[in-house]
Amino acid sequence: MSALPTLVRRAQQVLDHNRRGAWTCPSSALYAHQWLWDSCFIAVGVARYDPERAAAELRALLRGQWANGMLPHMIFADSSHDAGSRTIWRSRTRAFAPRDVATSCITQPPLLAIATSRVADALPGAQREQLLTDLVAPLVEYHTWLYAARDLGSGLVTLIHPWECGLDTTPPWMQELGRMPLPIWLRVAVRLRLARALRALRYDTRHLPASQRASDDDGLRMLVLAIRAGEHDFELRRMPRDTSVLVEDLAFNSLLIAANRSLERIAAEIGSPVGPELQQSFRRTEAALEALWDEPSGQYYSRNPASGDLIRTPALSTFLPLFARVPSRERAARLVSLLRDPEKYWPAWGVPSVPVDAPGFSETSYWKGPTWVNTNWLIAEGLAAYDESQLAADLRRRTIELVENAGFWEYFSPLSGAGYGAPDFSWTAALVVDLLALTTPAP
Ligand code: 2M8
Repeated sequence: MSALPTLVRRAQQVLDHNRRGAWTCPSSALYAHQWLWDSCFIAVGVARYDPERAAAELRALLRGQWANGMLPHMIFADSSHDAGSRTIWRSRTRAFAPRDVATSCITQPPLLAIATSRVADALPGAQREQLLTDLVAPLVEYHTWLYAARDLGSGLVTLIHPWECGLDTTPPWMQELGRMPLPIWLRVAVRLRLARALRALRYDTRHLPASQRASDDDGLRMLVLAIRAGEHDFELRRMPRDTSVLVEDLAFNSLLIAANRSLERIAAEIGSPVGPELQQSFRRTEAALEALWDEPSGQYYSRNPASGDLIRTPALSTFLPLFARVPSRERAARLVSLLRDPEKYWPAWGVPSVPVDAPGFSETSYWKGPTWVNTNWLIAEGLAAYDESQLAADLRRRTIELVENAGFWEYFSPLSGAGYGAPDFSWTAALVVDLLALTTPAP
């Protein structure tokens, strides 16, 4: 027990080290900018000990909001050595983008309403009201944009790039990306393994072993996809179906459902309820998510909106509908037994991003096998919502132990518990603070 306060102190040190004024970068070693869902996870943890800082973290995300309502997945830091990623987007040339900060032109999982609720719960009365009052309009604009720009009629939001789902190299997305028709120069590059030569231009592989990151070919395809989307101003409805990679993403839509509910509560509390049209969209998403269930395998999958086919490649996003509280008891029970299978999702250190018996599983490779603190946090919340409190507590305890033993890494081997990726990673630190608060009885 005596080790727990030390872990909280060390987590706070990591978060202080990565602090850049009002916001916190994911890792000083690798990620210099502000990321959308990172800041939401960070705020949830920081709210446990400094709710005002947590509120500022969320407010800082609004700097990047576009005039059409979109919240970009990255807001670039002014002085950064990583100029490359900013030039992919050239946000200042886009009609709706803010002029005073450079941003990416795509979004990321919409956790802001959820984080806002959690931070507000930690603030005293007047500050709580202020935060909710200030954030409700930007949140309504963001959710309205998600439906107006990205719902092609199914009730689910369609993503235009794997970076939007947050689980960047997750196999279902890499499978779809692998089918993307390539320009001739890229086909030649892939055949001749020239992509490897471009590694020198990549920021991540200058700092980390290439085996722990997106492969050279996947990295190049992701880059091509971003450039192609830019040719159509990142507008889904303008993008050609044959050369784009579009996915009704399971993780994103599950988190959206939970965020929609948070937004409805926030709006009701401050006396300006969400309008009927948006409410209707919210209800449609809840119903539409159930169409992503595959009865024979007892799992949820993402879907290709063009073909209407489920992308039946297993990944941990199958458990995120639990966070959305959508599955029936029967479906939840099937997910729980899948989760408990040590050959798949419950090795020594769960939950791996890909089942350990899947063909492409790699214990060290980014979203293709490692276990991550943020997804463990989401899955534990989902389990607790389905009265699986023992399993939730076990997952939370194992996640804390993982970090206590190895340090605040970006991700971990689910087999050995060793840490990989970026060191001193902010959401790992923040969510450990939250997990400790959830698992330690109040004095
Ligand atoms: C990773 O994604 C970025 C691109 O957005 C990257 O690979 O450089 C993902 O793990 C993503 O979920 C995360 O938000 C970001 C920063 O931690 O890193």
